[in-house]
Amino acid sequence: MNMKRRDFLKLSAAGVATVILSSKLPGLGVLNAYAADQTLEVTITDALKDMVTHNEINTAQCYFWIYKMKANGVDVPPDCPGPTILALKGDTIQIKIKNELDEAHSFYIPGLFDSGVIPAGQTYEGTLTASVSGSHLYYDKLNAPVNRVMGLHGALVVRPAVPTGVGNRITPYDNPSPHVQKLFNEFGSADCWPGLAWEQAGDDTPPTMDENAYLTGNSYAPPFRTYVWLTHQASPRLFAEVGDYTPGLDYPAQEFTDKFLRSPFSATRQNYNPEFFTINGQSGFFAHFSPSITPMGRIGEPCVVHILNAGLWTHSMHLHANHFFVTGINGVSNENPIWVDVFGVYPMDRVDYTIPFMRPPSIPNVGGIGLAGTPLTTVGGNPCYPPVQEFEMHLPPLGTTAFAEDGVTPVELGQRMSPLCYPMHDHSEPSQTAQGGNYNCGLISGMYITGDRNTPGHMNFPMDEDFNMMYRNVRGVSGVSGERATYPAPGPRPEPEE
Ligand SMILES: [Cu+2]
Repeated sequence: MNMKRRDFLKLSAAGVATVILSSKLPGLGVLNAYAADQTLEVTITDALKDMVTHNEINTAQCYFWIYKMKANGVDVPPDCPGPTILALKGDTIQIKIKNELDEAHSFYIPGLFDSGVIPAGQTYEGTLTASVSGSHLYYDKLNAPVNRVMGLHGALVVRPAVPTGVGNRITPYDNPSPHVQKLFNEFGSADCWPGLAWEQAGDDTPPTMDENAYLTGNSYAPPFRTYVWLTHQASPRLFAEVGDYTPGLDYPAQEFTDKFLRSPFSATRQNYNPEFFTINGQSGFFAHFSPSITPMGRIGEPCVVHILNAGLWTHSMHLHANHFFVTGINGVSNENPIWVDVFGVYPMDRVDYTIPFMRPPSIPNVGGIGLAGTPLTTVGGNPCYPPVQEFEMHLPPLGTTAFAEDGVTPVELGQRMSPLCYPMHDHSEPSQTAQGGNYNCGLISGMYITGDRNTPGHMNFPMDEDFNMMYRNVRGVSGVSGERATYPAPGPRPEPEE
């Protein structure tokens, strides 16, 4: 039971916000306007959130406890999970936490920060120093795992301020393994990743970024090459029961865990299994079409996805189109960053997928399938990957129309097939325990591959406005706003080159 139970926040947020609490990191599409002094005001409160869909006809709601935040005086849209916080190593954040619920809560980041017990109605003040690079889960560690799973969690990403040595490129880690360092050094130079290195910004990004900053040891990997997938599972029935529990008392943790993980199947849905499976608080369509969840990038320009599991079920995020390198597991840079298409993420795990956005070895070049180091074959004078011959393909064909509601106005049905969004989904499906679940409304995302930065004409992918907007939002592209890029129609298939 909570003080705010009767007037809690009603959430219909479009997605978890990212807060950049750093004086030096440029923003996602905007220059960071924040001052050197970073402040974070946190309110521990509760909320009722629309799940799966975000419109008035939707009745699926779930009760959460949330960290509501104000960053440098600016209100951050409240959601479960709390906002993703980006900082540069060494940044300090003055933090003030008010507990508005009626039992004790806390704010904890293993190895970085511990508010200790904050009694009901009390306020804590302290300083958070971003002293360890990588991804971190912030959460309420009291009455574990109840308070965390009820929604009191979020992600903090700290980026190293300098590379580990002269000639080394920046990685997400303070102490990258030799293999991980080698991988990040090769990004942006080897044949299979012809674009920019992970730390490089390019001319799509704010002018404060220096493409070759790593040479001078003054590099800040641009935030748009970083994604966070914070996974969680929600049980509306159990969470409501916790919210209505005896005021001032903690809901028994063992009972919570038993109900959450081991309720028997019920065709009438009268059990406590989680029914919603989320990435950054989003499911299904909303996860898949969120520019902050579904990576989009040019050929050979890697991104790092920090996956954190705040819940109690295991996930195995499986990506099509590209294998990814598992470069970090629970704060440790992987000794040998294996190249896989699926990897387990257990409760409380922090696993980093580094997606290379590379041409798969099975795509032919003039040296034959799988042979790197020789030019790609071309189709109509265009490089053959990404598959440009599909750029102008529409299904059904352009000109296929139906009538609008008025029965008169023709509506074009042809949909452009590119850029292809390759799927990402969860291979270990807890949704199968949840009354059969709703597979397509779970942990799904994808990956868009667009053109090669170095190939003339290949930069200008013929993006529809929504893709264009998505790209700009994520990448901070300047100078092309509202401009629909063009691409020459593919010509006849050429003779094979010698
Ligand atoms: Cu699949």
